[in-house]
Amino acid sequence: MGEDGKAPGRREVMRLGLAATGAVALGTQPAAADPRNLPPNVPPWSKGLGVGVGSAPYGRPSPHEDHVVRRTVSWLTATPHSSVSFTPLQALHGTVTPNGLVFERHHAGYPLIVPEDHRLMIHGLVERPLILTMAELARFPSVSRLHFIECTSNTGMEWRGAQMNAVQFTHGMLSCCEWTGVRLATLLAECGVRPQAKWLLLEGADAAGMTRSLPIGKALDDTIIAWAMNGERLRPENGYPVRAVVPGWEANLWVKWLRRIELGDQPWHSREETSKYTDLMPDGKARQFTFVMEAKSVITDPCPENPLSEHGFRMIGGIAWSGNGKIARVDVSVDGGRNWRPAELEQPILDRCLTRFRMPWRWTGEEAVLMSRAVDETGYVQPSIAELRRVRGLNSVYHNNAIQAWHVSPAGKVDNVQLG
Ligand SMILES: Nc1nc2c(c(=O)[nH]1)N[C@H]1C(S)=C(S)[C@@H](COP(=O)(O)O)O[C@H]1N2
Ligand SMILES: [Mo]
Repeated sequence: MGEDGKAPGRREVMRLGLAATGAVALGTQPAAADPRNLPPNVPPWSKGLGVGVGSAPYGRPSPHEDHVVRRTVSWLTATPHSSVSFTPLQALHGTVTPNGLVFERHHAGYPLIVPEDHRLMIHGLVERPLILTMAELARFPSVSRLHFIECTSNTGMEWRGAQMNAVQFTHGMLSCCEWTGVRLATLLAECGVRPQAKWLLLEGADAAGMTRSLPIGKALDDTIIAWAMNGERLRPENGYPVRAVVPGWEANLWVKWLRRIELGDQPWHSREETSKYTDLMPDGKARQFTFVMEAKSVITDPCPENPLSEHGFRMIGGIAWSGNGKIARVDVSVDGGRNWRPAELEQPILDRCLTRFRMPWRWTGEEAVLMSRAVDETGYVQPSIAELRRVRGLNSVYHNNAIQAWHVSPAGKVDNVQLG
């Protein structure tokens, strides 16, 4: 941000370079190598027995990777119970987020549920209300699907200007997992949906008792009542023993610790769909039920945590995703959006999943502004922040899918900026 608090314009950035936006040192520069361990010497770990099997019944990352962790922003929330931790996108590979790094967002902390004592109740406009144990739930035919999960407020701190100088904090309310559970349509067939039923209420068993209204079409289409992620039971913080998975839609609907589904003929207008998770427009009216997370992308290398240390060849890499289907194209610019080139997309490109893109670049120490722009299979193009603000104004928090710009200084420092 400029000294007056406004994001610097493009010319200002190019001419002056950029004042630090309160950089947080999150990248780790590798320590210098110990020459005694380098060829032709033999390092100590090659000279004796290693650690025996079974020493860690549940495996852990190498201690040398202990900087790859979820992080919180201390000033963002008043308590750790209604708060968020962010996924370290700058340090991840491929498209699946490891379970210990999936971002967390709770409104009242996470409950430590005893699975034998948890029930899922389905009632309201159904022929046969059901109360299921977790063992009964697991007897239904299951499906496994890879999908991203993105908090409605991901990138929400950036509406009024560049604020968080780290991709972990600008975009880290985003993860991608393989979710296993029963299709909600299967459970609803078991209950018998009455013809008047148009909406479902999903309710959590946390102290927030979080509730959201879900249209019946989405419930019958692809919503999953999931008990596992990435091959193991859900972690307590991500909804153990059971949560909703609502592919492509805002994560607030992915109710965790799910205990009750009620079928009704209209939405409930709960707190989370009136006072929160609505989009306040410039005319003072609020848009409600803006469920879909639209196409978005971000460069994760380079980024503020991954600065440039050497001139020469460098692969620009990042991730793209869309709540409306598959990613069709990602364009990359190294000059602040004047010129764009299509990036290479990594296969497989899956429906409502993270897709990796990359573009070769030769950096010779010039000032640069890196941007990526996703296009999805519906033809929707990720907007610039200026385009988004023209429609949505400055009051929004949610659904910020604007193009992210990273300014590269001649020294290779990378900073969050917004142009013009
Ligand atoms: N019961 C319950 N479900 C909840 C929440 C909550 O506070 N309580 N938070 C919601 C929000 S706002 C988000 S972004 C996602 C976060 O899921 P995660 O913690 O698994 O990443 O859970 C959603 N489901
Ligand atoms: Mo959220």
